[in-house]
Amino acid sequence: MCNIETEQKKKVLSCIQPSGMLTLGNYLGALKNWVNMQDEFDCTFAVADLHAITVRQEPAALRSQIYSTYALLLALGIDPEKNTVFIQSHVPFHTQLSWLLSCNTQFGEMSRMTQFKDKSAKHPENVNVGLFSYPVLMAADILLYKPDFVPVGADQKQHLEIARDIAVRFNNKYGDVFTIPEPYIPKTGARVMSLQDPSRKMSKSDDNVNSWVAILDSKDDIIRKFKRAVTDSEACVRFCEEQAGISNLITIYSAVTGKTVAEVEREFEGRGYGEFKLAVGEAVADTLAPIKASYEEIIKDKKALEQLYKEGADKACRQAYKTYNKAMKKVGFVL
Ligand code: AQP
Repeated sequence: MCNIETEQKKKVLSCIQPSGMLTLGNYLGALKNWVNMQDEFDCTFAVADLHAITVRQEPAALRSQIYSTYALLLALGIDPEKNTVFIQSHVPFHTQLSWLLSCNTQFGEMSRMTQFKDKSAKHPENVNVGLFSYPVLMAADILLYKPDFVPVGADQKQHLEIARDIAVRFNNKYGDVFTIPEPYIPKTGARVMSLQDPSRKMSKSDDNVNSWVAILDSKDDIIRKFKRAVTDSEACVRFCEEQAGISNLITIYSAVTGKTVAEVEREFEGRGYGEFKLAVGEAVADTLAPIKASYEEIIKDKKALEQLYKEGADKACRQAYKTYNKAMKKVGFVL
């Protein structure tokens, strides 16, 4: 008889870039699910610092963002004992495997990536080769750990597909090395839009600080940002495509309170935008307050943090080395 307790858990891999202060969008769209996934899956979580420099980063700010992103993962309740939690640049096999994969990836397929087109349009002064080949490094991030699933939002779907294509091609050419990962669509997860331009997603690298709410923002800042959020002309709290601003706020309120959209609409029937915006700000601040409190405790102890990320890197290195070594052998390198 099959005992579910002794069955091996499926593997999941997920990464986040320390390219700014993590936002409410990162939390509701991804990180909240990471916390839930750790019971069901064998999880590998990485702070993808190498990816962050595809866009210019000020060195001191990057360093502090890497620390704070790692600490925030712990503050959210991600358990470094149960999972592998590490900083990408501490595991050299990511860039090394990326080279093997680059030589098995066509220029044409990279040129089709929409995120490259978007980001190069956003930063025309810095259209670097790293930005272009970012999906190959991401393929290496994934394939090294042989995950069964990779959670993806709509914006990363194309990159996971290319990782799968590269893996299939490599396996066909050299023999079985990589597991082909499946996309994992979490049961819950909201797409949060910018508070200043609800046609765009909330992004931590957006220059307009009023467009995003950081997980670590103060209560006053959170409420101020929601008060300033762009809304629509109908002046009623109703979810619909034409009212992108208010619909975004409804999505956020619903995600943090657990109420359905219909319940939110009923609760605010006949009440104005001002009252609703304040309620959203307060509900978000209340949700984020315990995370912020826990973060402040964790970040104080740099020594303990350092020990954890070093242990995480050791664990990750042991897994990554096996895959990398096998890939190198299959390609014909002398080891
Ligand atoms: N606005 C969002 N709504 C829902 N989910 C979001 N994610 C990001 N923004 C939203 C999800 O967060 C995870 C980690 O993202 P990332 O940091 O690796 O890169 P990203 O998607 O490019 O996030 P940002 O905030 O927009 O970063 P920048 O500004 O540096 O490009 C992913 O699962 C993502 O879907």
